[in-house]
Amino acid sequence: MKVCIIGLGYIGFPTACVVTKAGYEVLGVDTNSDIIIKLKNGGLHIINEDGLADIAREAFNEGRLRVSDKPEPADVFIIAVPTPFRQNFYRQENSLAGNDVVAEKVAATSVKDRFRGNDLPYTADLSYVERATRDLATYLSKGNLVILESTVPPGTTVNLVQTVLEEETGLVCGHDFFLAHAPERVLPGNILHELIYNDRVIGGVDSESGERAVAFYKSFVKGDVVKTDATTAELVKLMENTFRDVNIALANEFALIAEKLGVDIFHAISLANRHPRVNILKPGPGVGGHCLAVDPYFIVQVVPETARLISLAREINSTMPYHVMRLFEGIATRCAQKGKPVKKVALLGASYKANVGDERESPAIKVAHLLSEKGYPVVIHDPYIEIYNSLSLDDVVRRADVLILLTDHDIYRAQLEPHKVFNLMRQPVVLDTRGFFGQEWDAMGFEMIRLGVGKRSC
Ligand code: SAJ
Repeated sequence: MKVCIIGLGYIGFPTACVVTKAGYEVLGVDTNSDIIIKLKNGGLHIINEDGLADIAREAFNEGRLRVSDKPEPADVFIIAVPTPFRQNFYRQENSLAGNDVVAEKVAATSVKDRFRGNDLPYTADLSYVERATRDLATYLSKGNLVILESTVPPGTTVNLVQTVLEEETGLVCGHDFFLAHAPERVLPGNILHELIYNDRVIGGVDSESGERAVAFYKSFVKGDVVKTDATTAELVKLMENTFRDVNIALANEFALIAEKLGVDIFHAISLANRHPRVNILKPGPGVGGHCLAVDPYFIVQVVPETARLISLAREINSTMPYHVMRLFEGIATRCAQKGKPVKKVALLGASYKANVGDERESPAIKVAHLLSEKGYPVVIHDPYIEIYNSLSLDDVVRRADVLILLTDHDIYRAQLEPHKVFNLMRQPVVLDTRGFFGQEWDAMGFEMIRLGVGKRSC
């Protein structure tokens, strides 16, 4: 059996390798010629995924994995292209940038007022999905199975993919060809393992399509492969990331409350999580990545007046970088009052989360922009992103007035020594946005400001 995978990003390429390993002949397709050239020359465009380089080498060497910029006839087509979002509207973010009073007013406005008509802040850009669908339609023939893995707003598989394929080919879905949505659920940083061991939800457009897609996934997935309909599968995928986003929004709201009450939110959450049915996630500078920061909007766009909690959670998380700025401005004012205005800010971490080199929707990048807009000289360090890795950690920290920890890479835990950082900085001031630094930093004499940690006099 031949499988054609369209889109060779974080999902498509590892999937191509795993499917090849399961015994299929695979063609990986991407319109980005840099990716194709790199792969053809033995390179790899995805880093920090354990085992991926080895499995890719094996697949290419055995001759069963090829890459191209065009699809070919196949038995199974998988669409794994990105679904970016269109940013339509900035009112929410801007209005929350100012102060708590404005923020509270905005929060009190009904969702209906805020998201009236086309005023949705983000909507899914389905142009890549549509283009991939049209591209493969040329090669579709009777008996083929088409699988959409890209994350999409509910209804897309039926309303867009099925419609385009039937219109373009004259073939009938469920009779001449088969179509299912099989959302990916892998965690960046652990993709290969999760591709094989996670359970999969398979949404057939009709029963036969579901059966065929389930049989295909069972040939390489070791987790359970569960059949449902396409729209349910689309919603399930979005619910998973929305659940996590709402949980983090709650943690972030608790952090803001803790600052006002003089409580350490990280300690408080660890105590609350001792309850057997409570699991609050961690607060931080915001939620990034191409999944949690985007997917909830795909629900909001189809039911804006109903998805109230979801949009409020997005609002809380997407405005956390402004809160980091407020904390920083308090520090900058104190430094200026002491006659030592801030001349250099060292930002540690640019990626959206620990131990990956991905800066899509990264709150760290947002904070960097906000600081630059206010005229503060910023030096960014990130061991996983080439453009932020040219200076050594020592050079980034040297003569800095404020160090802001934005991404909790393990490497920082290993390499940042308080006494060394203390001696290198011009002023020993640290803003910790991730509950990262222990008490030894306070003991060393740093002025420590921690997001979510309020000061109490007793
Ligand atoms: N974050 C917090 N606090 C936490 C956990 C995360 O602030 O306690 C932040 C991270 O720093 C990051 C963002 O949330 O900025 C997202 O990180 P993540 O690790 O929660 O998720 P992703 O985006 O890397 O991967 C998610 C996963 N979804 C779920 O866990 C429900 C993954 O399984 C999905 O396949 C992936 O989205 C996707 O592709 O949709």
